[in-house]
Amino acid sequence: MNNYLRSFRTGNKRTIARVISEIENGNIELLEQLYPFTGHAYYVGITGPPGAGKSTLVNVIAKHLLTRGKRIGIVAVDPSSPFSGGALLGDRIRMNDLALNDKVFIRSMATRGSLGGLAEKTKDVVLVLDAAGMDFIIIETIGVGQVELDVAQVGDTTIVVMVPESGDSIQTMKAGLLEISDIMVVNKGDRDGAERILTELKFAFDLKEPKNGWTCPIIRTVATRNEGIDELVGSLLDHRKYLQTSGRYAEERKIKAANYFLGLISSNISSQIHSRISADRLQNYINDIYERRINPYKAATEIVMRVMNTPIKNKKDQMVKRRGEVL
Ligand SMILES: Nc1nc2c(ncn2[C@@H]2O[C@H](COP(=O)(O)OP(=O)(O)O)[C@@H](O)[C@H]2O)c(=O)[nH]1
Ligand SMILES: [Mg+2]
Repeated sequence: MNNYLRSFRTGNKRTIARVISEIENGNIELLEQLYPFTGHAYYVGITGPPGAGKSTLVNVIAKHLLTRGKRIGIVAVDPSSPFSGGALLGDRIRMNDLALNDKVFIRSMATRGSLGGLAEKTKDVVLVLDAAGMDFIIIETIGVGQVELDVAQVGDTTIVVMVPESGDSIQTMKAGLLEISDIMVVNKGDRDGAERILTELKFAFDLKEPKNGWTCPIIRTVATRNEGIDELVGSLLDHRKYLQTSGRYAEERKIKAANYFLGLISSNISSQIHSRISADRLQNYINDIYERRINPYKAATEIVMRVMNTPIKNKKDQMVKRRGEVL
């Protein structure tokens, strides 16, 4: 192991940041090198509408875990998150406090108005933090839209955060958040209506079958006052224990590994094809399809077969660069 990797593995924050940007710039070899070191961190997804208090909760959960001597990675996929400096001064100071801790690494994902590839990029960052030896990796995301739901499900444990504001519980049920939640939190428990939403949620969960023997707890918190956090972290650790003792942990991890792998195959094939067919050629196909000279099914198969019949080269392989397009 070279010095660079050693400093990375011992949690040097500057090195971790450098590794992340290398990988974001397409350094696949580095990701390949790090992969054997992954698989030890526990992933926690925390999701819910903007303003529900997710970042505040992440902050207090992280502080609690720190008292247990854990190393924590935080990935915020919410552009309005205080981690990215989008919040009130008070919030930023609280977060900075955490960011300065040697055992905490915080990363905000820039969504830049587009969600394309965000789920993949987030997974890469999570893998890097895993390889860097984090015990827990907390991923914050708003649970709206397919990409966010994908990101939310990176977690071994998914925490869904609700607030007493009107209509939220109904929205949640519609958005399918009830289905993905392992732990339900009603934050802003100091606000009016907290009791009502707790009752509604309890009722909704009573109607549901327990998910493989795990009953989703519903926990009331006031993140700003650190209330309910012991119970929340307790449930998190209980859920982890349940997954591990029931064998679900290995099962779920295997399913995730399979999905990740199959996703990589698809995106690899797709980029092989796109890198080896010229824009003109593609345009000709499109014209032919539009004019009904060829059908799209035949055209797609034709392209895939032609690319597959030429030796497959890695994207980073110089051969491809020299040879260029093959069609
Ligand atoms: N009254 C009250 N305010 C809270 C609570 N938790 C968070 N907040 C405030 O709600 C606002 C949004 O919190 P934030 O953590 O940024 O929410 P996020 O968008 O879900 O990450 C901030 O001003 C927090 O201080 C709470 O339990 N009670
Ligand atoms: Mg936030």
